[in-house]
Amino acid sequence: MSVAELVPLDGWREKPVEEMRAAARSFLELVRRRRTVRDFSDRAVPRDVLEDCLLAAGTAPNGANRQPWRFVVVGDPEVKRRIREEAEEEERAFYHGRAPQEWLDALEHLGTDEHKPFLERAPWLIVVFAESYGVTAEGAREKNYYVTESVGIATGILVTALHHAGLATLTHTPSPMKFLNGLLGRPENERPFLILVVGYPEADARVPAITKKPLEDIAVFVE
Ligand code: IYR
Repeated sequence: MSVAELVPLDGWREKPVEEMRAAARSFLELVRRRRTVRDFSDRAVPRDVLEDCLLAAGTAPNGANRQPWRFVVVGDPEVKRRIREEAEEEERAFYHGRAPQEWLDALEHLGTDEHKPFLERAPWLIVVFAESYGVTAEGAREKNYYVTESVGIATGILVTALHHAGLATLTHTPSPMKFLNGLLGRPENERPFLILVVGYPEADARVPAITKKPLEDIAVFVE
C-alpha cells in the first residue's frame, strides 16, 4: 500500500482558554446527564438520527484505520423478538447457574435479571460487531489491529452521540453472544461486541441511585 497524501489540518480551530474551559465544562454537564436506561418506551425514533450517530461513531480513532466495526441496526419487530428470545435463554442460564456467585453479588445492586423486555419494546437495537480480521476482495484474510480498543472507542462515541441527540441507551451483553451471527447472517470474521438498545425512556423510567467516582479516584497527574 502507498503512503497517503498529506493535507492541511482543516478541521481544527483554536479555542481561547476560557472558551476551552467552558466547552470542557458544558460537555461534562451533558455527559453527566446520561444514564443507562432499562425502561424503554416504544415510541418511534427516526432512522436518520441513528445514521448521523453511526457516522459519528465511525470517526473513532482505530488501529491502522481498518475501522474494524460493523453496526447492524435492527428495527424489525420479528428480528427483535428473536433476539430477545435467544438473549433471555442465555441470560436464564447466566442468572441460574452459569454466573459465579461473586459476579451475581456484584450485579445485585443493579436489580438486573433474565427478563429483557426492552429488546422488543425499544424501537432500535444496534448490534455492534467487531471485525476480528478483514477479508480482501480476493477472499484473503487481512489482520486487523487493536480491534477491541477500536470498537470500544467507536461504541463510546456512539453512546455519547445518541445521548447528545436526546436518546436513551442501554449497553447489553448477553453472554455468550454468538447466536447473533446466525440470527443476523453475519460472517465468521465478525464477533458480536454488544447490543446497544436505543429509544426514548418510559415516562416513569427509574434508574439505580448510583454515583461515579470522583476525580481523585480515577486520575493521577504526574507533573
Ligand atoms: N449480561 C447480563 C448480566 C450483566 C452483567 C454486567 I458486568 C452488568 O453490568 C449488567 C448485567 C444482563 O444483561 O443482565
